[in-house]
Amino acid sequence: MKKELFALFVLILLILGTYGLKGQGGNSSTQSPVSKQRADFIEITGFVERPYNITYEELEALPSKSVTAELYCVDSPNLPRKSGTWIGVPLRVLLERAGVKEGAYKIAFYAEDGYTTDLYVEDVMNNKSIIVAYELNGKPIKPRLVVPGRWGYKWIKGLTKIRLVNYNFKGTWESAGYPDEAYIEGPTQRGAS
Ligand SMILES: Nc1nc2c(c(=O)[nH]1)N[C@H]1C(S)=C(S)[C@@H](COP(=O)(O)O)O[C@H]1N2
Ligand SMILES: [Mo]
Repeated sequence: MKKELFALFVLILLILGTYGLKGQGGNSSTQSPVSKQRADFIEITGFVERPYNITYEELEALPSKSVTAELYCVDSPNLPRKSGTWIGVPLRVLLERAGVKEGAYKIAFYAEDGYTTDLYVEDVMNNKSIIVAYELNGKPIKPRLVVPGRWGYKWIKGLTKIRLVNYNFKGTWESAGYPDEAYIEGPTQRGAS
């Protein structure tokens, strides 16, 4: 009998624990605590006709493109940091959905850690290998720009915002004096398109 009472007590604690936690946070939505901690969408805004947010789920549901490319950091130009097959959505597809406005010149990219980078709108519209990747070698990753043939500082990770602007925006490394075009030259050049 004592054992049964104890088991009942444990069961009640488990039920209270499970349902008690759900009620916290002042919001009765069914979101899990994990998905509340981070923004699981990318904002596409600025010089566009129809600004929108795209969730990671929506991104992964779009027709995907696979790109095999290596990420090189200017700090160690001969050693690939990351390489393999990236899967994602061409950035230009995301921009076309928003409708690029006349006068859009550059794209400013923002990441969750405050890092920024930039690309020319024209370069992106002419290059379907520039993708917003969500998978590397079969494993999920947070959305990251894959820019084949350009230095790693263009490959922004933890992407939160894509903003089209009509001026010469420069990102973290670009504004510190690194080449804005960031083309890898010499023996390490691979995957440029
Ligand atoms: N959000 C964010 N993205 C970033 C950076 C950063 O500091 N923050 N560093 C860039 C640089 S300089 C390089 S070389 C690569 C390194 O990629 P890894 O951290 O996946 O090895 O990420 C790029 N993307
Ligand atoms: Mo880097």
